[in-house]
Amino acid sequence: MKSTFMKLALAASIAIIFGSPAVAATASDTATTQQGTNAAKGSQYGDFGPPQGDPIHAVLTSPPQVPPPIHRDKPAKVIVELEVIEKDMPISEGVSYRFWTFGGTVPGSFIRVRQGDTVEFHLKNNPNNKMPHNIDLHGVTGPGGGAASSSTAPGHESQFTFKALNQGIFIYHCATAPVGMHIANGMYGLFLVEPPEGMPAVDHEYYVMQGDFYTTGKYREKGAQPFDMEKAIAEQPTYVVFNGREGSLTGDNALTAKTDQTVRMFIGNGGPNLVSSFHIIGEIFDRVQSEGGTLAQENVQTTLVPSGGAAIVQFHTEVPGSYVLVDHSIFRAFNKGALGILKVDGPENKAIYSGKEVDSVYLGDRPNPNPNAATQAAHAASTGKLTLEDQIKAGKELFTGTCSICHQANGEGLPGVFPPLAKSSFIAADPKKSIEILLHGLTGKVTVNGQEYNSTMPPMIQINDDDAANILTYVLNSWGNPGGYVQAAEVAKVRAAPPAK
Ligand code: HEC
Ligand SMILES: [Cu+2]
Repeated sequence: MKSTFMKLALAASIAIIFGSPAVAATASDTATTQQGTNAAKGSQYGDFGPPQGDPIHAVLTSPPQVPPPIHRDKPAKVIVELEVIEKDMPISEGVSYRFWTFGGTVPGSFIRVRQGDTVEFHLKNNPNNKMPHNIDLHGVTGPGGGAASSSTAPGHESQFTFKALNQGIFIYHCATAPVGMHIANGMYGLFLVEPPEGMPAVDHEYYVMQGDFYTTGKYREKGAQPFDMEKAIAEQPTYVVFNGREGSLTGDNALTAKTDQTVRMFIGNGGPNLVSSFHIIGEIFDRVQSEGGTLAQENVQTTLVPSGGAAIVQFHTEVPGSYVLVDHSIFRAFNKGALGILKVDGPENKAIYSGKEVDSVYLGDRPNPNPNAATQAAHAASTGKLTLEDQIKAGKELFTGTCSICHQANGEGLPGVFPPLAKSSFIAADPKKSIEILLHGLTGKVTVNGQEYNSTMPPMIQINDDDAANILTYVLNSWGNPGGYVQAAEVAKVRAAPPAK
């Protein structure tokens, strides 16, 4: 009797110190009911015994693809073979970067297992590599998340085994010193541990991962760009991109879906520095497992994805069109590359949205919305074969994405607000002055074709020399303007000079 009383008294005093255990129990009971299984509770419940059946080789996929769902009701031994490859790849049009990759892509191969699986992990370091590497999987219970057992020299392979006790979406990354540098070079990916009962079926699953990159050259400065440790320490990225490069999810690479479908995206953030405010323009996430955890939040506009974290977002498509994936720290989207497209095809649904699409406005100050002709021109310029025709074609494309919002696609401007570029007396008087206007902007009274304007054109320093030269060449050769051309070198010269007062 006495000892029972003592225990009760002890329990009560613990309750006082740690808060009411009754309340805690209620909260976790709710969680259990929502998830329908004890397994949702975590690692203590994630061990379903030894692996059964023959070992399975994990299907690994490159972004934006996700391996197929598991559909298995027993724990298995799953063998994962991942190779580290150091390689040059484009980070933007005409800009190459030496990435360090898990599986040849940034982010690395997507790995999918079931809670309770025993994972036999093989990390291979390609013999042509220069660096040692290892792997820290955030879904591993054990020192270093595997890093302590996987340090691997070039031409070697390491093996370690773990049980995936916690379900969720986890990132993995290299943790070899200097850790920041290995991550900054693209060494991260996603590791999904499905709940034992599987995940609800959806029409599309996609793999999108953000990363920040630090190059010695400026944003979109052409050529091979080395890693810049100073910028990385200062946390001032040159690029912030989805899936390892600017344009990885735009144009022909856009993600796709049809109307009336459910889309699930696994959103990771490798960092190394920035936190992502992940948002899709024109969609609302019906469901978000923020921070990769089990409980879902609903009806979310923007979800925060920490550096070294991940989330699962899900939404249903109703209206056709282009939906823009961004980091809503918005300069990163429009001036550092963090922009992707989900293209939804299907019949209009006017009851839900009237159907006037405004993609061009959303992509407004992105200088390179559809880089086909601009890409060709950049290539021609790099081989010294740029023709006037290439410039005009590229310029037209770029003008549409950059200048037409104000000056209109036909160059006529808007009376009293935006001056015309068509048959412009201003341009005719001094064609090369347009370079200065484009780079430094224009403010105050100007007279164009007898009409006075007193407004402001913002400077557009984010447009690179090639693109600026092409835009202005297009303007000079359109709508009754005097013709001629502008070279990238001329733009560079004006850029280097201080703006005229
Ligand atoms: C946000 C609106 C806006 C955008 C975008 C814009 N402009 Fe302008 N632009 C103006 C305004 C306003 C003026 C007149 C400024 C003033 O009143 O001092 C102007 C003036 C000019 C002029 C000189 C006047 C004339 O009509 O000939 C040129 C040339 C010009 N812009 C070219 C461009 C080019 C090329 C682009 C794309 C790279 C561009 N602008 C993008 C608003 C814009
Ligand atoms: Cu590494």
